[in-house]
Amino acid sequence: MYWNETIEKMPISELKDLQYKSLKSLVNNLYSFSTFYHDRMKEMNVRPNDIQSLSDITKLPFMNKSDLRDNYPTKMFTSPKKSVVRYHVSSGTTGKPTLVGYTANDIEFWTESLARSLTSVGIGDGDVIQISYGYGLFTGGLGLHYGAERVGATVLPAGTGSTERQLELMIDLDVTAIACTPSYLMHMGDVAKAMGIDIRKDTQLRKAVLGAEPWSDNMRKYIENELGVQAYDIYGTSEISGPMFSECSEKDGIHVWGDTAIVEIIDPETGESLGPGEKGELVMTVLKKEAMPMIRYRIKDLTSVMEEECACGRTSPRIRRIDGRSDDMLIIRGINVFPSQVEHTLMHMPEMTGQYMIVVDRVGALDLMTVQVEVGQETFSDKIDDMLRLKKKISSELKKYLNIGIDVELMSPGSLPRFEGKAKRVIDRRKL
Ligand code: DLL
Repeated sequence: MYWNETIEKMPISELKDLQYKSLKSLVNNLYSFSTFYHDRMKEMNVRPNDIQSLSDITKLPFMNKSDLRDNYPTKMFTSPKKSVVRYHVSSGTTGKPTLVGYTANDIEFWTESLARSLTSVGIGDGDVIQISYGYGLFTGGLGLHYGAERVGATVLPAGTGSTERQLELMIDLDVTAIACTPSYLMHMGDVAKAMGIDIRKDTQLRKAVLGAEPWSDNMRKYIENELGVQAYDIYGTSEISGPMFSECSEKDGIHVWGDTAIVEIIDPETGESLGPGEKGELVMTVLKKEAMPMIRYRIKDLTSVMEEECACGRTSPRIRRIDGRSDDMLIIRGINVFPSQVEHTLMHMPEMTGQYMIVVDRVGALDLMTVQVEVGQETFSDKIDDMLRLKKKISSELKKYLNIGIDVELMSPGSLPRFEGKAKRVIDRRKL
């Protein structure tokens, strides 16, 4: 089943032609109407007329998360404020978050993209889908909600947390599909077991669209065997709208709809383009966004591109499962965390020495992040109450900036390792 057969099965040469035309008009518009993009193109000495073929995309400048942060909140927007109908917010690398804006057409194109994805894994009319991604500033909940409604499914906007209640609703409402992070589904499996529920037998759950964090084929096997669901990978990032692209029923790569985005893979060190099958950093140009278009956005996820047609008949390029990042971003329970955010927060607290260590582990199915913080000599004391108060203060500061509960462990002065070269401040003990 296809949602938009004409586009999804468009011959590759026609699709490339369409991409070229969209790119050309995007570049023309941005050069003429966006000060930000005009200046960036001028810096690179590139003009709209230099784009004479799809491969000329490499002449255009790259965008980075830092561009969004430096132009916070709306300097990169290209639509008048009153035509922006929605904001979402994601984490930036230091204190400043990343703001993304959408016009009504942007929401429409995002929804269409997800309608194609959900249809491609066989979710549609007749399904009851539990959306257990966060609703609110995160793009997962509302994005999938709109997509699922579009394909005619009945939506249960469960959000995150209250797992026991979610399981009861899953049973009572005959939920057939779920959208959440892979680790949350595994956690649900553990909680179900503890409640005496066998997801295979006691629920109608048969499909899961899982993403927002890295996972592996081993995790897929585990989920499918333990819970009796078919598990599909769904991918996206706030800067390109949110969740957008997924595997189809073949489970052989994530389809990136060619009319909506151009995919490139580059060498993270040199920025040089890499060919199909070569692993490198993912770069996306989003062709249809109005409020906040994106040219050559360096997502920093590592993957490779498959250009050949999929066995499902869809012709769009596919990317392989994300296999790490070229920067230090951590994803904890679906939430992006940069070590620099932790550092930024701690540096504003005079009681610390500036030495810290982030330890990430998986307890049961859930990620647990602990920040070990070294306390300064003058502050360190054996009065338990004082230390507890300090710990609470650090926790709440970290929560304020990172939007996630983090365990804090206070360390005595001088106890954390010092580094002569590049500091190693993250120990990630999770196994995927
Ligand atoms: O995580 C959007 C999303 C929501 C995707 C729901 C899928 C489902 P951000 O919070 O901006 O957006 O985080 C984007 O998360 O660059 C990847 O590093 C990681 N990520 C997202 N999906 C996957 C996936 C949403 N399927 C960042 N596999 C991305 C591995 C993923 N990593």
